[in-house]
Amino acid sequence: MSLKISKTEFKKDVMDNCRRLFRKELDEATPQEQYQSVSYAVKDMIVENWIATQKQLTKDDPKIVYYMSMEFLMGRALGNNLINMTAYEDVKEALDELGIDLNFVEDQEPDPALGNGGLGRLAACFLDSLASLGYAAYGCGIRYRYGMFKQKIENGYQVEKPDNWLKYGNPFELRRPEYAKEIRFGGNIRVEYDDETGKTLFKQENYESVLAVPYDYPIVGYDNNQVNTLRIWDAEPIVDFQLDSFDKGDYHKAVEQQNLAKTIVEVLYPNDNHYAGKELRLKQQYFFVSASLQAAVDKYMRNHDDIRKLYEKATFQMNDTHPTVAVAELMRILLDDYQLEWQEAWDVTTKACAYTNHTIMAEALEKWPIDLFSRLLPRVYQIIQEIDRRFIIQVEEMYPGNEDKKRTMGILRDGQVRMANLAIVAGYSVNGVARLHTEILKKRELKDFYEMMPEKFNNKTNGITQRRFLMHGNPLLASWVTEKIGTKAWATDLSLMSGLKKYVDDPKAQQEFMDIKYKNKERLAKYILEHNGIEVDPRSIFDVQVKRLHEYKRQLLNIMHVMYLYNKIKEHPELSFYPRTFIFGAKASAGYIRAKEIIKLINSVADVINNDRSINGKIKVVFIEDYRVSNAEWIFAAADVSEQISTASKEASGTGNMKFMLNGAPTLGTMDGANVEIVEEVGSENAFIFGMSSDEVMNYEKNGGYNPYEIYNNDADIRRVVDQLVDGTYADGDTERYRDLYNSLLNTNCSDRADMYFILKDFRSYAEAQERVEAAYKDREGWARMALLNTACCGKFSSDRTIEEYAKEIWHLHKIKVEA
Ligand code: 26Q
Repeated sequence: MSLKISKTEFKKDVMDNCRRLFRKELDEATPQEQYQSVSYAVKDMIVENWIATQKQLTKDDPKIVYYMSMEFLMGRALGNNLINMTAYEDVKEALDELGIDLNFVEDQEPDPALGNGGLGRLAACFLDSLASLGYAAYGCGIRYRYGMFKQKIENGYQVEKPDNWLKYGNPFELRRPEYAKEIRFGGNIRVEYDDETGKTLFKQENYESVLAVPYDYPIVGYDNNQVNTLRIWDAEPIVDFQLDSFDKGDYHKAVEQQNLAKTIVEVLYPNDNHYAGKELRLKQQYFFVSASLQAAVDKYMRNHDDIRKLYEKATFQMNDTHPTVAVAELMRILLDDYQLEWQEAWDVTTKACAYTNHTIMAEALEKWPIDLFSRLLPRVYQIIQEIDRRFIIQVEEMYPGNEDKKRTMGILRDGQVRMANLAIVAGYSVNGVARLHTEILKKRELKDFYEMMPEKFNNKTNGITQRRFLMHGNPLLASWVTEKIGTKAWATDLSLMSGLKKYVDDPKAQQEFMDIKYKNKERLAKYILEHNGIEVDPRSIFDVQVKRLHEYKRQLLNIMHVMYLYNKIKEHPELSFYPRTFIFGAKASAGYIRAKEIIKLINSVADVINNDRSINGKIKVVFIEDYRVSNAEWIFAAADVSEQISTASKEASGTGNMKFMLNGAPTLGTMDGANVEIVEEVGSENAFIFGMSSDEVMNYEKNGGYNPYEIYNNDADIRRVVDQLVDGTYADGDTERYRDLYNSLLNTNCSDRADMYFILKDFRSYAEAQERVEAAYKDREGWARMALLNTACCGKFSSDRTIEEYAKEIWHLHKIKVEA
């Protein structure tokens, strides 16, 4: 498409916007005002295609996928929209002529952070791919008033600050009050018999309700004129708070509705891979699910007449169990609003809903207390009871007398509603997010379900969008790739990266590739100096672990290995050691105490090591504050080593691993999640693999764990590092600060096994892998070859490939073509 209008017109647009919105000339405007003026001009260009896409949809009437997710971790829109409009360079030039730097303008945009980590970012990559591939899709979610908190590091500790991302308004959003929907909570169900129709009616009464009001965000496809929609819902009171309701005795009701509306969308829960059974969270889930389904059904009925065929035109993909109440809500709409018979409604629902599993960890599984659930969603709960009753009959038919099967597969058990079981029973597809993960689901976690309904189970290995994570995040490498393979088509076909393979032994290409890496390291070093006040040497190895902080991801293993290296250098200053910069970035859920202790430990180790002049800067440790999508783009581009060191079997897939690979950083990791497939693509000689296999881990777990004291007692280096947690070395003499971390490694307590995540068990193997990294890096050509091969072999990990698989194998979608 490139710039739809002339540069002159675009510039005029920007200047007009500034006058209209802020009563200022562009050069008098604040950076934020400049950003807004530019963004509105960009939105004007997008709107043309947005309308054209809607017209095309009405004309073609294709099947639509509704991607239902509590999280969309979109990251900044301006730069990405320009990339996908192929207008980035034109706009950059136009702004240059106005004396404005596009990068500076981009930097004024708050990161829309309506997600925690992997699952939310995956949803964002999927929307990008859906639009770019020509599929009709809506993202459905919540317009949280506050997104993921901003992280400050104060005295080494994480401090959470509210993320007021809507403070200055959002130029790209569009409020759609005409599509508002009422959402009801609580009350009771009155059963009525309708004499005329002979039907039983279920009437909810004494309920509280809120109005769900949608905001639409454009999702620009890459160079194809298509603009899809992310629709996120805000809550408003149904009746405005009026003083005269006081007289009518409605005062309390008015206040309550006001409060309910405000609290429901107030904030994103900052838990990642951890279930918290909070009533408000369930309200959020039902709120956006009900609104999205009502909107989808209304849209369908506007140009079709038979609700029984809804599944031919709509499919609902549930991003984990978070939106799983959708299956019961869809049943409710079909039964109560459209008067379908149970079997008819069930037929539609089970052909329209599909479920993606993102974790096998017990603490992340959603199980709602029945009393809470039935109080909040009385009608939906009745429907789940009936789904469960019928399912149990089916289990009994298939496995007569087998109580175990009912116990493991039942939906309502032990006073809980088990959302995963509901999703599996009511969905037509159940998928894992990497091959290993799906196999573990089939063989272990969901074994009984797999045996009963094998046809539902399938794998869809995750992917990432190369538009954001190469084209936008690493423009130097992006241009170089285009030049080398002679086409820009990798933007929509990442398998073309294999065209780089013929250069892996070419010294000139190797040099160019490493020069680009170096420039990106300089860019990051500058960022680190500005934001952390730490000077790092771009010639050192940039060894990076950026991801949410979680024990299973084992940031603790990484930092303890740094402590081990530091001991070694202090003891043997004469040994050769290639300088390393260990870079961390991670947010810990606000209530996850142990995760926060690990952040403090990383910062304490950084303090000690960075200020020890005796080691001549051989090691630097940097904790990057407020790791988020915008700085992630720079971090991936600058990484030499990609730390993917989760306890095998725990990381369902990982997607950061793919972003590093794309940017030419070999993986240092366990055989977990998608690492397995990365190694398969690039070859094990081009990765650094260590640690126990998932089978070994799961076998230990089955047998109650292992005894870390055997390692502690027999390995003096490890013992020393463990002891340093409680001898005050990294705590200004305070021996208690890291006592809990120490105990977690050595001692069994009431709920946890000792060293649950096998940190000591894998330590030696990790340290050896790290030695292989150092040796490999010292061989300049060898390293360049390996790094280049990682980029060359990343084709599989485009979210375009993932989405094509979903579209063909689960959703059965057809493409549309939007004319300019
Ligand atoms: C659940 C209940 C209550 C509150 C919060 C939650 C909650 C929120 C977020 C539970 C889980 C999450 C996020 C999970 C997640 O991000 N999983 C990751 O998904 C990625 C995409 O598939 C995978 O690559 C990662 O391996 C997986 O950890």
